[in-house]
Amino acid sequence: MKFSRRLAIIAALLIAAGCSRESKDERIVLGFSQIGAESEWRTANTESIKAAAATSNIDLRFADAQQKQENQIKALRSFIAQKVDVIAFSPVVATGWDTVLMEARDAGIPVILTDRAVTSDPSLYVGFLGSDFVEEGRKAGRWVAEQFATVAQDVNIVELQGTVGSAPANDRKKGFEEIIAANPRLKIIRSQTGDFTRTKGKEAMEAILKSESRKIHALYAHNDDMAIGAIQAIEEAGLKPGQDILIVSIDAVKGAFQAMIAGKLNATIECNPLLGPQLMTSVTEVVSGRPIAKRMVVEETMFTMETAKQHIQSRKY
Ligand code: GYE
Repeated sequence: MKFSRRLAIIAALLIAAGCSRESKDERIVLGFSQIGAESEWRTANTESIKAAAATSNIDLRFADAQQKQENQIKALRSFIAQKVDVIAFSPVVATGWDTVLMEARDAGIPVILTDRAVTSDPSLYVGFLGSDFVEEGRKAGRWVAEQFATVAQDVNIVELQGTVGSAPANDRKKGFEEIIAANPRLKIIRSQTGDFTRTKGKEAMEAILKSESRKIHALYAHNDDMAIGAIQAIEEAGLKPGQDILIVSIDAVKGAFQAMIAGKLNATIECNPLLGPQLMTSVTEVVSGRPIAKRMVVEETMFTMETAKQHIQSRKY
């Protein structure tokens, strides 16, 4: 009796071990190439992807490209060599992906774009999950247009652009320009890249403040980090950010809420980085042979200085 019970336990353990090994083998292997860690947004995005993979049946191979396209291409080639089940990536710039995407296609590995789009033929990827950056730019444009609706003179706007050639920089510029074009008094007098980082945002704003003799009425930054860097430059130049220069940016990360509560940033347009759960669902669908939507858009809103305090506690990033 005792002996047979022991046998039963050993058998059960062996089965359990076999099962767990089997289920490990069955995990979906996802190769993900991240852009880098250039902003608060990116950090929240990476955490979301890692956390969602850990709670799904997904073995995540994660590579950080340090904001360089060549590193991303290398990472994608390495995922192809490893024969991963699915590749996902957030392309640092929009162009230059055709060759490596064709290599993935020829290897039979489906590719999902997250966050940023590419200009390649859509047949080279199964789906794209990300925000509508043109609409975000329009929201920022509408906000600026409203602030200066009753002002009779020219409104001088400085724009800090994101990474040159990236989908969010191209589209946020386009959406903003589309809206302000309706009012000829709204003028972008200077536009420079700050590469989506605080340091470069600050440097770019410093250079503009030094060389610009016209009064700057508004600053539009393509992300919060560059706005936060620019706020420092504006203060160091002896001006009051949020008052002397009205500032609107995009992302709605914690740092932006803090700046709004401090009265230094006027508004931020939300760009949701928590793409992990939806990405893992899409990966699972693709592996199961079910179709996913070619374009999956993330729902977003905007926040202002007036309402920042009431929202900051409930923010997840
Ligand atoms: O706005 C910025 C980040 O691609 C939407 O990249 C993303 C952008 C985000 O570095 O902060």
